[in-house]
Amino acid sequence: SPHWSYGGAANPTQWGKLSNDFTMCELGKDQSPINIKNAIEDSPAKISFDYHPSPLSVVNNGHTIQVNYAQGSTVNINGEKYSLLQFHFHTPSEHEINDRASAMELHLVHRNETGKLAVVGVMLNEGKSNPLIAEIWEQIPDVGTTKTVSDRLINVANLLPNNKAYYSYAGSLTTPPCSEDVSWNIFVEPITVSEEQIETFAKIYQVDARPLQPINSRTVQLHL
Ligand code: BO1
Ligand code: ZN
Repeated sequence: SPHWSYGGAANPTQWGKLSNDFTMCELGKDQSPINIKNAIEDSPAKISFDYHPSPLSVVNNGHTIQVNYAQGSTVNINGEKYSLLQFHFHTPSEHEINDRASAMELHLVHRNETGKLAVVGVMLNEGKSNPLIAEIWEQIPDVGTTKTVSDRLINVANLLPNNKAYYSYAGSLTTPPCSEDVSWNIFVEPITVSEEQIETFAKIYQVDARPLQPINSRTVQLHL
């Protein structure tokens, strides 16, 4: 499959031209990320997490640092159950909230039985260091490789903010093939990571964020 990147000749403005499989990146009308603004207050939080510990498996895939998660952790959104597959990071944040970007953004990627994807997003602001991020960063392998530490269990519930209020909207994968019909759910409350933790990631990936996409006819809901 063709290469894509965040800078140079295969930068995000070119993704749709790199492959017939990537046409949604150029032609899709429900693309992500977006600037989250003018959210409409909807019914209270309809999201619940059933996350369990997993062995730590860290992938440096050339686009991001990704942690593959053991089977059996789920999120329930609107009565629909999705299984957690992996989580990964972007810097700076891909989404903005009321015109504000964060230092980083965490994406928890889930899939239901019909194949629909739901991503839970957490904004990461500079502040106190996060102990679970520290454990993950300790294991970052060379680009193109995976490091699995079977005897080290992590619980991704430790990367969620206390307040579970969130925004939701219909969007896409933020990387090729930019497929749509992705359920986006982004917490209002950020978590913090230290300046040093941000720097560790930024040394590997200076920028791995797609630019903001037009909202077009979509609305964003706010679940308090
Ligand atoms: S993101 O959360 O919008 N940045 C994002 C971007 C790409 C993917 C997932 C999330 N890719 C998909 C692959 C699927 C795979 C799934 C879970 O990730 O297209 O084939 O099953 O790893
Ligand atoms: Zn992502």
